[in-house]
Amino acid sequence: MSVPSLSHYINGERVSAKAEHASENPSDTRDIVARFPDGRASEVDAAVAAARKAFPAWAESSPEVRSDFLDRIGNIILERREQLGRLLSREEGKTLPEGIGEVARAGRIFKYFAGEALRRHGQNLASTRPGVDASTTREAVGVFGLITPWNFPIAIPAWKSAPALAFGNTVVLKPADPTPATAAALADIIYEVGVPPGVFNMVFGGAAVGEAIVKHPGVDGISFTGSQATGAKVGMGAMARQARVQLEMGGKNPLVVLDDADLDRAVMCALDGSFFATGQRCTASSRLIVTNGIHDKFVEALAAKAAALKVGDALETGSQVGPLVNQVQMEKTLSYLEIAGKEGGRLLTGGKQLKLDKPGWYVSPAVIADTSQDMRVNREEIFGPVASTVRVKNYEEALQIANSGEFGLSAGIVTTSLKYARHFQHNIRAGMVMVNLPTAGVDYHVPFGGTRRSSYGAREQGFAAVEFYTQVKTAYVWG
Ligand code: UN1
Repeated sequence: MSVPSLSHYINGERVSAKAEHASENPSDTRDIVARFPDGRASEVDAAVAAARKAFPAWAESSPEVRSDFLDRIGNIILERREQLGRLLSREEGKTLPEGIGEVARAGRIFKYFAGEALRRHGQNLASTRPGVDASTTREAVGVFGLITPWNFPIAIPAWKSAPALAFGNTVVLKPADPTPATAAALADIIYEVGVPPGVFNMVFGGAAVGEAIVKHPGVDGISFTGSQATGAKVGMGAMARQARVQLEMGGKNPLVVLDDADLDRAVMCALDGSFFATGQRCTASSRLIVTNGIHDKFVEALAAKAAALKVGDALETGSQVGPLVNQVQMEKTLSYLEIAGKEGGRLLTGGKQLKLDKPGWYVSPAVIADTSQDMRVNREEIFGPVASTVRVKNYEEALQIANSGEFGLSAGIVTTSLKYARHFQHNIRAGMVMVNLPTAGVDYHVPFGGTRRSSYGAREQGFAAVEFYTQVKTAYVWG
Protein backbone atom coordinates (compact mmCIF):
# COMPACT_ATOMS: atom_id res chain seq x y z
CA MET A 1 0.00 0.00 0.00
CA SER A 2 1.42 3.36 -0.92
CA VAL A 3 1.92 5.80 1.92
CA PRO A 4 -0.09 9.01 1.50
CA SER A 5 1.72 12.32 1.58
CA LEU A 6 -0.33 14.90 3.46
CA SER A 7 -0.61 18.56 2.53
CA HIS A 8 -1.42 21.67 4.50
CA TYR A 9 -4.85 23.17 3.81
CA ILE A 10 -4.61 26.86 3.06
CA ASN A 11 -7.35 28.92 1.46
CA GLY A 12 -9.27 25.87 0.33
CA GLU A 13 -6.26 24.38 -1.43
CA ARG A 14 -4.04 21.50 -0.55
CA VAL A 15 -0.61 23.05 -0.26
CA SER A 16 2.06 20.42 -0.54
CA ALA A 17 5.50 20.80 0.88
CA LYS A 18 8.39 18.43 1.38
CA ALA A 19 7.13 15.56 3.57
CA GLU A 20 9.85 15.60 6.18
CA HIS A 21 8.10 13.50 8.82
CA ALA A 22 6.33 10.18 9.00
CA SER A 23 3.47 9.17 11.23
CA GLU A 24 3.94 5.63 12.45
CA ASN A 25 1.46 3.09 13.66
CA PRO A 26 2.36 2.70 17.35
CA SER A 27 0.97 -0.85 17.34
CA ASP A 28 3.40 -1.84 14.58
CA THR A 29 6.05 0.72 13.76
CA ARG A 30 6.85 -0.95 10.44
CA ASP A 31 3.56 0.47 9.23
CA ILE A 32 3.87 4.10 8.09
CA VAL A 33 0.45 5.76 8.18
CA ALA A 34 1.38 8.94 6.33
CA ARG A 35 4.16 11.34 5.50
CA PHE A 36 3.68 15.00 6.25
CA PRO A 37 5.47 18.32 6.05
CA ASP A 38 6.81 20.53 8.79
CA GLY A 39 5.18 23.91 8.38
CA ARG A 40 7.02 27.21 8.36
CA ALA A 41 6.08 30.67 9.51
CA SER A 42 5.35 31.63 5.88
CA GLU A 43 2.67 28.95 5.72
CA VAL A 44 1.15 30.19 8.95
CA ASP A 45 1.16 33.71 7.42
CA ALA A 46 -0.65 32.44 4.33
CA ALA A 47 -3.19 30.51 6.41
CA VAL A 48 -3.90 33.50 8.66
CA ALA A 49 -4.23 35.79 5.64
CA ALA A 50 -6.73 33.38 4.07
CA ALA A 51 -8.67 33.11 7.33
CA ARG A 52 -8.78 36.92 7.69
CA LYS A 53 -10.00 37.33 4.13
CA ALA A 54 -12.72 34.72 4.59
CA PHE A 55 -13.86 36.07 7.96
CA PRO A 56 -16.25 38.93 7.08
CA ALA A 57 -18.40 36.93 4.67
CA TRP A 58 -18.45 33.88 6.93
CA ALA A 59 -19.34 35.94 10.01
CA GLU A 60 -22.12 37.70 8.12
CA SER A 61 -23.51 34.58 6.49
CA SER A 62 -26.88 33.36 7.69
CA PRO A 63 -26.47 31.12 10.73
CA GLU A 64 -28.49 28.63 8.72
CA VAL A 65 -25.68 28.40 6.18
CA ARG A 66 -23.13 27.67 8.88
CA SER A 67 -25.50 25.30 10.61
CA ASP A 68 -26.04 23.30 7.41
CA PHE A 69 -22.30 22.97 6.80
CA LEU A 70 -21.68 21.74 10.35
CA ASP A 71 -24.58 19.33 10.16
CA ARG A 72 -23.25 17.87 6.92
CA ILE A 73 -19.75 17.54 8.33
CA GLY A 74 -21.21 15.77 11.38
CA ASN A 75 -23.27 13.40 9.25
CA ILE A 76 -20.33 12.43 7.06
CA ILE A 77 -18.13 11.82 10.10
CA LEU A 78 -20.84 9.59 11.59
CA GLU A 79 -21.38 7.71 8.34
CA ARG A 80 -17.65 7.03 8.05
CA ARG A 81 -17.08 6.25 11.70
CA GLU A 82 -15.73 2.74 11.02
CA GLN A 83 -13.23 3.85 8.42
CA LEU A 84 -12.17 6.97 10.31
CA GLY A 85 -12.03 5.05 13.57
CA ARG A 86 -9.72 2.54 11.95
CA LEU A 87 -7.43 5.31 10.75
CA LEU A 88 -7.48 6.96 14.18
CA SER A 89 -6.68 3.74 16.01
CA ARG A 90 -3.97 2.85 13.54
CA GLU A 91 -2.34 6.23 13.98
CA GLU A 92 -2.92 6.97 17.67
CA GLY A 93 -3.02 3.49 19.17
CA LYS A 94 -6.29 3.51 21.11
CA THR A 95 -8.31 0.35 20.51
CA LEU A 96 -10.70 0.22 17.58
CA PRO A 97 -13.88 0.51 19.68
CA GLU A 98 -12.31 3.54 21.39
CA GLY A 99 -11.29 4.98 18.02
CA ILE A 100 -14.76 4.53 16.54
CA GLY A 101 -16.28 5.98 19.71
CA GLU A 102 -14.08 9.04 19.43
CA VAL A 103 -15.01 9.56 15.79
CA ALA A 104 -18.69 9.32 16.70
CA ARG A 105 -18.13 11.92 19.40
CA ALA A 106 -16.55 14.25 16.82
CA GLY A 107 -19.55 13.79 14.52
CA ARG A 108 -21.96 14.53 17.35
CA ILE A 109 -20.02 17.65 18.29
CA PHE A 110 -20.45 19.07 14.78
CA LYS A 111 -24.16 18.25 14.88
CA TYR A 112 -24.57 19.83 18.31
CA PHE A 113 -22.93 23.06 17.13
CA ALA A 114 -25.04 22.99 13.98
CA GLY A 115 -27.89 23.64 16.41
CA GLU A 116 -25.97 26.16 18.49
CA ALA A 117 -25.19 28.23 15.38
CA LEU A 118 -28.90 29.03 15.17
CA ARG A 119 -29.41 29.89 18.79
CA ARG A 120 -29.50 33.57 19.70
CA HIS A 121 -27.22 34.14 22.63
CA GLY A 122 -28.06 37.77 23.44
CA GLN A 123 -30.14 39.35 26.18
CA ASN A 124 -32.66 42.15 26.36
CA LEU A 125 -32.54 44.25 29.50
CA ALA A 126 -34.38 47.23 30.83
CA SER A 127 -32.10 50.24 31.05
CA THR A 128 -32.06 52.32 34.25
CA ARG A 129 -32.98 55.26 32.02
CA PRO A 130 -36.61 55.50 30.91
CA GLY A 131 -37.11 55.19 27.17
CA VAL A 132 -33.81 53.39 26.68
CA ASP A 133 -33.43 49.76 25.71
CA ALA A 134 -30.30 47.85 26.61
CA SER A 135 -29.40 44.63 24.90
CA THR A 136 -26.46 42.39 24.27
CA THR A 137 -25.51 40.50 21.17
CA ARG A 138 -22.70 38.06 20.68
CA GLU A 139 -20.51 38.59 17.66
CA ALA A 140 -17.87 36.52 15.98
CA VAL A 141 -14.37 37.34 17.17
CA GLY A 142 -12.25 36.77 14.07
CA VAL A 143 -9.54 34.22 13.41
CA PHE A 144 -8.92 31.47 15.92
CA GLY A 145 -5.66 29.54 16.16
CA LEU A 146 -6.36 26.02 17.41
CA ILE A 147 -3.53 23.88 18.76
CA THR A 148 -4.60 20.32 19.43
CA PRO A 149 -3.05 17.22 21.03
CA TRP A 150 -2.55 13.71 19.64
CA ASN A 151 -4.58 11.81 22.24
CA PHE A 152 -7.95 12.87 20.80
CA PRO A 153 -6.87 13.51 17.22
CA ILE A 154 -10.37 14.10 15.86
CA ALA A 155 -12.56 14.89 18.88
CA ILE A 156 -10.49 17.83 20.10
CA PRO A 157 -10.06 19.45 16.66
CA ALA A 158 -13.85 19.01 16.38
CA TRP A 159 -14.68 20.51 19.76
CA LYS A 160 -12.57 23.56 19.03
CA SER A 161 -13.33 24.11 15.35
CA ALA A 162 -17.08 23.33 15.44
CA PRO A 163 -17.95 26.16 17.90
CA ALA A 164 -15.44 28.52 16.28
CA LEU A 165 -17.08 28.00 12.89
CA ALA A 166 -20.64 27.89 14.23
CA PHE A 167 -20.39 31.40 15.63
CA GLY A 168 -18.86 32.87 12.48
CA ASN A 169 -15.14 32.72 13.14
CA THR A 170 -12.50 31.32 10.83
CA VAL A 171 -9.81 28.90 11.86
CA VAL A 172 -6.15 27.95 11.55
CA LEU A 173 -5.60 24.51 13.07
CA LYS A 174 -2.25 23.03 14.01
CA PRO A 175 -2.80 19.36 14.73
CA ALA A 176 -0.36 17.38 16.85
CA ASP A 177 2.66 15.82 15.21
CA PRO A 178 1.98 12.14 15.98
CA THR A 179 -1.52 12.12 14.44
CA PRO A 180 -1.57 14.21 11.24
CA ALA A 181 -3.52 11.76 9.06
CA THR A 182 -6.57 11.78 11.35
CA ALA A 183 -6.60 15.59 11.33
CA ALA A 184 -6.19 15.59 7.55
CA ALA A 185 -9.23 13.31 7.22
CA LEU A 186 -11.27 15.88 9.14
CA ALA A 187 -9.97 18.73 6.97
CA ASP A 188 -10.88 16.74 3.84
CA ILE A 189 -14.47 16.37 5.06
CA ILE A 190 -14.71 20.04 5.94
CA TYR A 191 -13.77 20.92 2.36
CA GLU A 192 -15.77 18.09 0.84
CA VAL A 193 -19.00 19.75 2.00
CA GLY A 194 -17.98 22.98 0.30
CA VAL A 195 -17.00 25.22 3.21
CA PRO A 196 -15.74 28.43 1.52
CA PRO A 197 -11.97 28.76 1.01
CA GLY A 198 -10.07 30.20 3.95
CA VAL A 199 -12.75 29.44 6.54
CA PHE A 200 -10.84 26.42 7.80
CA ASN A 201 -7.07 26.14 7.36
CA MET A 202 -4.65 23.60 8.69
CA VAL A 203 -0.87 23.78 8.96
CA PHE A 204 1.17 20.80 10.12
CA GLY A 205 4.22 21.31 12.23
CA GLY A 206 5.80 21.33 15.64
CA ALA A 207 6.53 24.01 18.21
CA ALA A 208 7.66 26.55 15.60
CA VAL A 209 4.26 26.51 13.89
CA GLY A 210 2.49 26.72 17.24
CA GLU A 211 4.63 29.69 18.19
CA ALA A 212 4.01 31.41 14.85
CA ILE A 213 0.25 31.06 15.41
CA VAL A 214 0.41 32.31 18.98
CA LYS A 215 2.48 35.37 18.02
CA HIS A 216 0.61 36.21 14.84
CA PRO A 217 -1.09 39.60 15.04
CA GLY A 218 -3.79 38.33 12.68
CA VAL A 219 -4.92 35.65 15.13
CA ASP A 220 -7.55 36.97 17.54
CA GLY A 221 -7.85 34.01 19.85
CA ILE A 222 -6.06 30.79 20.68
CA SER A 223 -7.45 27.57 22.04
CA PHE A 224 -4.83 25.10 23.19
CA THR A 225 -4.99 21.59 24.60
CA GLY A 226 -1.72 19.94 25.55
CA SER A 227 0.91 19.82 28.23
CA GLN A 228 1.11 22.21 31.16
CA ALA A 229 4.59 23.44 30.17
CA THR A 230 3.61 24.29 26.59
CA GLY A 231 0.28 25.72 27.71
CA ALA A 232 2.03 28.15 30.03
CA LYS A 233 4.10 29.43 27.08
CA VAL A 234 1.06 29.70 24.84
CA GLY A 235 -0.70 31.68 27.54
CA MET A 236 2.21 34.11 27.96
CA GLY A 237 2.54 34.54 24.20
CA ALA A 238 -1.14 35.29 23.77
CA MET A 239 -1.26 37.71 26.67
CA ALA A 240 1.78 39.58 25.39
CA ARG A 241 -0.47 40.85 22.61
CA GLN A 242 -3.83 40.61 24.41
CA ALA A 243 -5.20 37.81 22.26
CA ARG A 244 -7.95 35.85 23.94
CA VAL A 245 -6.73 32.49 25.10
CA GLN A 246 -8.04 29.27 26.52
CA LEU A 247 -5.76 26.53 27.80
CA GLU A 248 -6.60 22.92 28.62
CA MET A 249 -3.62 21.23 30.18
CA GLY A 250 -2.79 18.39 32.46
CA GLY A 251 -4.53 16.57 35.22
CA LYS A 252 -3.56 14.35 38.11
CA ASN A 253 -7.08 13.27 38.73
CA PRO A 254 -8.03 11.60 42.01
CA LEU A 255 -10.57 8.82 42.35
CA VAL A 256 -11.65 8.41 45.96
CA VAL A 257 -12.98 5.00 46.98
CA LEU A 258 -14.80 4.89 50.33
CA ASP A 259 -15.48 1.88 52.56
CA ASP A 260 -19.16 1.88 51.64
CA ALA A 261 -18.49 1.74 47.87
CA ASP A 262 -19.83 -1.02 45.68
CA LEU A 263 -16.57 -2.87 45.09
CA ASP A 264 -17.29 -3.87 41.50
CA ARG A 265 -18.31 -0.36 40.61
CA ALA A 266 -15.15 1.05 42.22
CA VAL A 267 -12.92 -1.36 40.32
CA MET A 268 -14.75 -0.62 37.05
CA CYS A 269 -14.31 3.14 37.55
CA ALA A 270 -10.63 2.78 38.36
CA LEU A 271 -9.95 0.40 35.50
CA ASP A 272 -11.68 2.57 32.93
CA GLY A 273 -10.26 5.84 34.21
CA SER A 274 -6.72 4.60 34.64
CA PHE A 275 -6.14 2.27 31.72
CA PHE A 276 -8.55 2.84 28.88
CA ALA A 277 -7.14 4.90 26.02
CA THR A 278 -3.86 3.55 27.50
CA GLY A 279 -4.09 6.14 30.28
CA GLN A 280 -3.41 8.85 27.72
CA ARG A 281 -6.20 11.18 28.74
CA CYS A 282 -5.90 14.39 30.68
CA THR A 283 -8.95 13.15 32.59
CA ALA A 284 -7.36 9.77 33.50
CA SER A 285 -7.63 8.64 37.12
CA SER A 286 -4.07 8.36 38.27
CA ARG A 287 -4.39 8.73 42.03
CA LEU A 288 -6.66 6.15 43.63
CA ILE A 289 -7.31 7.28 47.19
CA VAL A 290 -8.81 4.44 49.18
CA THR A 291 -10.08 4.25 52.76
CA ASN A 292 -8.77 1.55 55.10
CA GLY A 293 -11.81 -0.70 55.32
CA ILE A 294 -11.99 -1.45 51.60
CA HIS A 295 -8.36 -0.80 50.71
CA ASP A 296 -6.96 -4.33 50.56
CA LYS A 297 -9.99 -5.83 48.82
CA PHE A 298 -10.08 -3.01 46.27
CA VAL A 299 -6.37 -3.01 45.51
CA GLU A 300 -6.30 -6.78 45.13
CA ALA A 301 -9.35 -6.83 42.84
CA LEU A 302 -8.02 -3.94 40.76
CA ALA A 303 -4.60 -5.55 40.33
CA ALA A 304 -6.23 -8.81 39.23
CA LYS A 305 -8.43 -7.04 36.67
CA ALA A 306 -5.53 -4.91 35.41
CA ALA A 307 -3.37 -8.01 34.99
CA ALA A 308 -6.13 -9.64 32.96
CA LEU A 309 -6.47 -6.75 30.49
CA LYS A 310 -5.37 -7.77 27.03
CA VAL A 311 -2.71 -5.41 25.76
CA GLY A 312 -2.36 -5.61 22.02
CA ASP A 313 -2.51 -4.16 18.54
CA ALA A 314 -5.14 -1.41 18.58
CA LEU A 315 -6.80 -2.85 15.48
CA GLU A 316 -6.98 -6.44 16.68
CA THR A 317 -10.31 -7.69 17.98
CA GLY A 318 -10.08 -8.36 21.68
CA SER A 319 -7.36 -5.83 22.47
CA GLN A 320 -8.41 -3.86 25.53
CA VAL A 321 -5.39 -1.61 25.90
CA GLY A 322 -3.43 -0.36 22.93
CA PRO A 323 0.17 0.86 22.85
CA LEU A 324 1.51 4.23 23.97
CA VAL A 325 1.51 6.69 21.11
CA ASN A 326 5.28 6.67 20.56
CA GLN A 327 8.64 5.81 22.04
CA VAL A 328 8.90 9.08 23.96
CA GLN A 329 5.64 8.40 25.79
CA MET A 330 6.59 4.80 26.43
CA GLU A 331 9.93 5.79 27.92
CA LYS A 332 8.32 8.50 30.00
CA THR A 333 5.89 5.94 31.43
CA LEU A 334 8.67 3.45 32.19
CA SER A 335 10.79 6.14 33.80
CA TYR A 336 7.96 7.07 36.17
CA LEU A 337 7.61 3.41 37.13
CA GLU A 338 11.27 3.40 38.05
CA ILE A 339 10.87 6.61 40.04
CA ALA A 340 7.85 5.14 41.88
CA GLY A 341 9.92 2.09 42.83
CA LYS A 342 12.75 4.25 44.16
CA GLU A 343 10.29 6.36 46.14
CA GLY A 344 8.93 3.26 47.89
CA GLY A 345 5.88 2.38 45.80
CA ARG A 346 5.05 -1.33 45.57
CA LEU A 347 4.37 -2.46 42.01
CA LEU A 348 1.55 -5.00 42.17
CA THR A 349 1.17 -5.72 38.49
CA GLY A 350 2.28 -4.56 35.05
CA GLY A 351 4.63 -1.74 34.31
CA LYS A 352 6.68 -3.79 31.89
CA GLN A 353 7.49 -3.10 28.29
CA LEU A 354 5.84 -5.91 26.36
CA LYS A 355 7.46 -7.51 23.35
CA LEU A 356 4.62 -8.76 21.20
CA ASP A 357 4.94 -10.34 17.79
CA LYS A 358 5.39 -6.90 16.25
CA PRO A 359 7.37 -3.79 17.11
CA GLY A 360 5.15 -1.39 19.08
CA TRP A 361 5.17 0.73 22.22
CA TYR A 362 3.38 -1.65 24.56
CA VAL A 363 3.43 -1.38 28.34
CA SER A 364 1.34 -3.56 30.65
CA PRO A 365 -1.13 -1.65 32.88
CA ALA A 366 0.54 -0.91 36.19
CA VAL A 367 -0.89 -0.70 39.70
CA ILE A 368 1.46 0.75 42.30
CA ALA A 369 0.37 0.38 45.90
CA ASP A 370 1.53 2.11 49.10
CA THR A 371 2.23 5.47 47.52
CA SER A 372 1.86 8.82 49.20
CA GLN A 373 0.88 12.24 47.95
CA ASP A 374 4.42 13.61 48.18
CA MET A 375 5.76 11.10 45.64
CA ARG A 376 6.40 12.30 42.11
CA VAL A 377 4.03 9.69 40.65
CA ASN A 378 1.24 11.42 42.53
CA ARG A 379 2.24 14.95 41.63
CA GLU A 380 3.31 14.80 37.99
CA GLU A 381 1.22 13.78 35.03
CA ILE A 382 2.47 10.49 33.56
CA PHE A 383 0.05 10.06 30.65
CA GLY A 384 0.34 6.30 30.53
CA PRO A 385 -1.39 3.20 31.94
CA VAL A 386 -0.29 3.73 35.53
CA ALA A 387 -2.47 3.95 38.63
CA SER A 388 -1.11 4.49 42.09
CA THR A 389 -3.02 3.87 45.27
CA VAL A 390 -2.91 5.89 48.47
CA ARG A 391 -4.28 4.41 51.68
CA VAL A 392 -6.21 6.81 53.93
CA LYS A 393 -8.01 6.61 57.28
CA ASN A 394 -11.29 8.24 56.34
CA TYR A 395 -13.20 10.50 53.98
CA GLU A 396 -11.73 13.68 55.44
CA GLU A 397 -8.18 12.54 54.77
CA ALA A 398 -9.19 11.34 51.30
CA LEU A 399 -10.60 14.76 50.44
CA GLN A 400 -7.56 16.55 51.74
CA ILE A 401 -5.25 14.40 49.58
CA ALA A 402 -7.54 14.61 46.57
CA ASN A 403 -7.31 18.39 46.84
CA SER A 404 -3.51 18.37 47.01
CA GLY A 405 -1.25 19.07 44.08
CA GLU A 406 -1.23 21.59 41.29
CA PHE A 407 -3.98 20.27 39.06
CA GLY A 408 -7.76 20.34 39.28
CA LEU A 409 -9.32 18.93 36.14
CA SER A 410 -11.55 15.97 37.01
CA ALA A 411 -12.14 14.15 40.30
CA GLY A 412 -14.24 11.14 41.20
CA ILE A 413 -15.69 9.47 44.25
CA VAL A 414 -17.16 6.00 44.57
CA THR A 415 -19.53 5.73 47.51
CA THR A 416 -23.08 4.77 48.37
CA SER A 417 -23.30 7.60 50.87
CA LEU A 418 -25.24 10.62 49.69
CA LYS A 419 -23.65 12.65 52.47
CA TYR A 420 -20.07 12.06 51.28
CA ALA A 421 -20.96 12.24 47.59
CA ARG A 422 -22.60 15.60 48.09
CA HIS A 423 -19.84 16.94 50.31
CA PHE A 424 -17.24 15.86 47.75
CA GLN A 425 -19.15 17.46 44.92
CA HIS A 426 -19.10 20.78 46.76
CA ASN A 427 -15.62 20.67 48.25
CA ILE A 428 -13.36 19.10 45.65
CA ARG A 429 -11.14 21.61 43.89
CA ALA A 430 -11.73 20.43 40.33
CA GLY A 431 -13.59 21.61 37.27
CA MET A 432 -15.43 18.32 36.85
CA VAL A 433 -16.63 15.93 39.51
CA MET A 434 -17.83 12.39 38.93
CA VAL A 435 -19.90 10.42 41.43
CA ASN A 436 -19.75 6.65 40.94
CA LEU A 437 -18.32 7.27 37.47
CA PRO A 438 -14.80 7.21 36.03
CA THR A 439 -12.95 10.54 35.99
CA ALA A 440 -12.53 10.25 32.22
CA GLY A 441 -15.17 10.08 29.54
CA VAL A 442 -17.14 13.26 29.23
CA ASP A 443 -20.25 14.33 27.35
CA TYR A 444 -19.88 16.72 24.44
CA HIS A 445 -22.75 19.07 25.25
CA VAL A 446 -21.75 20.23 28.75
CA PRO A 447 -18.83 22.42 29.83
CA PHE A 448 -15.36 20.90 30.05
CA GLY A 449 -12.44 22.32 31.97
CA GLY A 450 -10.55 22.45 35.20
CA THR A 451 -9.21 24.65 37.95
CA ARG A 452 -5.70 25.73 38.94
CA ARG A 453 -2.91 24.45 36.66
CA SER A 454 -5.27 22.32 34.59
CA SER A 455 -7.05 25.03 32.67
CA TYR A 456 -7.03 28.71 31.96
CA GLY A 457 -9.73 30.86 30.47
CA ALA A 458 -13.26 30.02 29.45
CA ARG A 459 -14.63 26.48 29.59
CA GLU A 460 -14.86 24.42 26.41
CA GLN A 461 -17.76 22.53 24.89
CA GLY A 462 -21.50 22.70 25.24
CA PHE A 463 -23.12 26.01 26.04
CA ALA A 464 -19.86 27.26 27.57
CA ALA A 465 -18.17 27.41 24.18
CA VAL A 466 -20.16 30.48 23.23
CA GLU A 467 -18.22 32.48 25.86
CA PHE A 468 -14.92 31.91 24.21
CA TYR A 469 -15.84 31.95 20.55
CA THR A 470 -17.95 35.11 20.61
CA GLN A 471 -17.58 38.61 21.98
CA VAL A 472 -20.34 40.58 23.63
CA LYS A 473 -21.62 43.87 22.32
CA THR A 474 -23.90 45.91 24.59
CA ALA A 475 -26.27 48.26 22.81
CA TYR A 476 -28.24 51.19 24.29
CA VAL A 477 -31.04 52.53 22.15
CA TRP A 478 -33.23 55.57 22.69
CA GLY A 479 -35.83 56.49 20.17
C1 UN1 B 1 -12.56 12.47 28.05
O1 UN1 B 1 -12.07 12.06 29.08
O2 UN1 B 1 -13.59 11.97 27.57
O3 UN1 B 1 -6.95 15.77 26.31
C2 UN1 B 1 -12.03 13.63 27.29
C3 UN1 B 1 -7.74 15.18 27.01
C4 UN1 B 1 -9.02 15.88 27.34
C5 UN1 B 1 -10.22 15.19 26.85
C6 UN1 B 1 -10.69 14.09 27.71
N1 UN1 B 1 -8.97 17.24 26.83
O4 UN1 B 1 -7.51 14.06 27.42
